[in-house]
Amino acid sequence: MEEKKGISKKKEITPKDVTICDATAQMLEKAKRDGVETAFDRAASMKACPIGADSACCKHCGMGPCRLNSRDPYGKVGVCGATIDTIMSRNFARMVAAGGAAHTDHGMSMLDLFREVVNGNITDYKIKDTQKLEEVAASIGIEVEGRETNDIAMDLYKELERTYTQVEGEIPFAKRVPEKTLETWRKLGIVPRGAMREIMELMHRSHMGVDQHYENITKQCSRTALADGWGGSMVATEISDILFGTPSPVSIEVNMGVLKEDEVNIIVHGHEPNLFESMLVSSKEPSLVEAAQKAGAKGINLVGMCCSGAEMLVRHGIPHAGNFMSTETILVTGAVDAMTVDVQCIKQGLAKVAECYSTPLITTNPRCHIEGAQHIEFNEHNPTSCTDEIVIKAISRFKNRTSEIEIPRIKNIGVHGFSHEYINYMLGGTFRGSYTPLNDNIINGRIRGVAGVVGCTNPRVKQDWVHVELVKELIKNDVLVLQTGCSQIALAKAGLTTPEAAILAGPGLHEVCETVGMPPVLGIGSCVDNSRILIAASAMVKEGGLGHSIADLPVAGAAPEWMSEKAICIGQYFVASGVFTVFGVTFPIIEETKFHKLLFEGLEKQGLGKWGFTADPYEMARMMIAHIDKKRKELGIDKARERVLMDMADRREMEAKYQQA
Ligand code: SF4
Ligand code: MSK
Repeated sequence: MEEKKGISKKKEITPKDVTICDATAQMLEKAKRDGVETAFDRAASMKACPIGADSACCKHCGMGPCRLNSRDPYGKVGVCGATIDTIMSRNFARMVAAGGAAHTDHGMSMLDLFREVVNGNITDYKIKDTQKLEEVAASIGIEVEGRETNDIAMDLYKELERTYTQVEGEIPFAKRVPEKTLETWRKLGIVPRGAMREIMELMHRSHMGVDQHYENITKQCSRTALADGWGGSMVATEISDILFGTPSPVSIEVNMGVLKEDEVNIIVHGHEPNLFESMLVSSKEPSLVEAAQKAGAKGINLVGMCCSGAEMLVRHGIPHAGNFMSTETILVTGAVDAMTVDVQCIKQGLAKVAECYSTPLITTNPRCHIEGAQHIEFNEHNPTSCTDEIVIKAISRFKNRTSEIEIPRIKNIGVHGFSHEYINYMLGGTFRGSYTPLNDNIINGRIRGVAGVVGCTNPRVKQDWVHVELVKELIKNDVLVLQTGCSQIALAKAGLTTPEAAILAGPGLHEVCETVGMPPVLGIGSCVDNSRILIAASAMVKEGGLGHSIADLPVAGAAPEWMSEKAICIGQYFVASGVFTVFGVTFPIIEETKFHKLLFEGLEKQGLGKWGFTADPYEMARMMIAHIDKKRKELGIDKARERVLMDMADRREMEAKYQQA
């Protein structure tokens, strides 16, 4: 293969230094031999702009761009007079708006599909989970008793449309928020209206010469982010469950070893499950399977990556080949016969790598075209016309394979698919599903607290390392971990999402995992499925015994290797919901400024959660555990845990007392 194209001054990377994923490292070695460049190379050669990294520059108008000094943030102001706090909060606001727009637009697509299914205009998809339909409808006050499924579904559609469009009043899922949390939001004026309105207002306010008080901008950041977490993302999750099925635990294979040299390998990467569901139909279509066999393949091997993969692994047990930072390197195997993508987290760099290995890279969504990729538009009214064509292209590439093939022989097993509903049944039993056992185990101290560890991978840090070290530290300290997105794939590759991983947990969590037969790390879905964590937190509050608002719970969140604006929006909605949320890699504002103080301390004083930052996984775990312990103390359950850690006799005595109480 000819010489590397792209960046001129290149720094050589050492694969083992940039990732702990052995398969990715093996492919980075091959990429070097093949003269192919990936984001790992570009990150090494692209020095991050320090002013940009601190959000200390503003280009919101033609009088600028204005660059303030990160070392002396109050030393000067922009041409218009904007201070560092205004500039940083406006930049932060636009990240929240963009991230929220991505999730809510994804949710809107799911809702559009749902409407067309209910109207009978789309027949290739159906309502799969009627129980979930009724539960979701009932949760927002829609009558379900004795009614036809279609009538309930139409009412649900009309109600959920307000999540986006309503100009006044509270979004429908505000009804799911614990009363005290909702009261705090009402007091602060941050209960979201429709997402379209909130995002529009945030963009307006962050325009030159509009909102120039960081505290007021932050309020609208919270309101917009909540319109995502309790709005757009929650709609995406709930409607996807209704249409495609609510996940329950399934054992899956992860890592690049899921590719098969003697089969037609097709990767689906992106976020929206409708494309993948149709790919599944096309990959099983007898005439296409026969065509693949005629081309000399044993079959068609459909594989997921990133969050599309996360959706499909929990619903269908489809193998998952890797997370965000492995999407280019998997093409280096030479074994991928087509990669098809829809929206979000799709690196433009894929086009060049795909070209190097003659792999068709196919965009399918009208929102996402990539120069150098082929575009075959996906339309839910006739979905298989697109996905059949993709399969045909993949078969043709298989027949004409010219690239040297090297598939890392690495495969791991993970058990994923712990939806909120399943956690309910798993802990409480099918006929008495409840969060009581979880709350009880937190109160008695076997489980110290619950952490959500989520988010991306990022070439600015060693791939997967921060996720894995953080989670190991948390479970060792009896913290139950819930995971979404690319983070859970890092942990699956490290073997921590199986029940056997309970051996690495502290004594209390170990005991619970063994009794229930669950892993100490629960993979619950894609990045929009962070809404499942909000619902679980809400259920914990409503169950009783752990305070009255989400901010009272002994829980914490982290995105140790985040990279996207969506992650910032997720962080802000967790913080606004009451959760202490720690980010790694970098945090896009300057320390010791008023805006920083507000995010990292002030919001908590208002009854919300707060942000934290450290790039070090052990420090991150320490911060999260310290917060959990602080909450345990405030709840008066810290003593129980000390006794749990003393001995079994004490523990039994304490439980007996607890049961009598
Ligand atoms: Fe500079 Fe103010 Fe214009 Fe921003 S809005 S570019 S700070 S003049
Ligand atoms: S795909 S947002 S890299 S989790 Fe959802 Fe992964 Fe982060 Fe994208």
